[in-house]
Amino acid sequence: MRFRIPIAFGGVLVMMTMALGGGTAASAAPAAKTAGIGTNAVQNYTIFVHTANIDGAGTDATVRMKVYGTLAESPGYVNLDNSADNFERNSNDYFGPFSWYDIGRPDFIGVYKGSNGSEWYPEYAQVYAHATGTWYHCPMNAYYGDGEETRWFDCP
Ligand SMILES: [Ca+2]
Ligand SMILES: [Ca+2]
Repeated sequence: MRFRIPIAFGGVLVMMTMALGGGTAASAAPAAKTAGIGTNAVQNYTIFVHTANIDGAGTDATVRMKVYGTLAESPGYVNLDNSADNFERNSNDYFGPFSWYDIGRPDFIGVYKGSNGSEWYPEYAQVYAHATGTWYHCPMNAYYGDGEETRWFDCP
């Protein structure tokens, strides 16, 4: 019985919140934030990767990235490739633009490197949100070995 009061009180708060939300309550979909579906407009994002200027930093391996935002995630791991020889020593590679549902502010990234290439030393990545004209910086300074590996980096 000791728990009845706080539970009942919590229920009242929930009902009050719903009542205050009124007609807009139905359109609020916090579940979509973790599902990666998103409820906002499609926006364009460009991904930039700088490979470090040190011996052996470059690779020809497959590289994929997932961007985890404050509102949603990019739809899976996006293959980072274009007509250039990407991820060479001291190279600046741009990929996209990719059209995703609004992910909000990029929070962190997951970066996959395949085993189909040598080791790789990326220095940092950046995500450009076309809608706001904002670059988000994600320091990496990570050493990937010859094997398949996924690492995660904050975009503070
Ligand atoms: Ca390469
Ligand atoms: Ca390429």
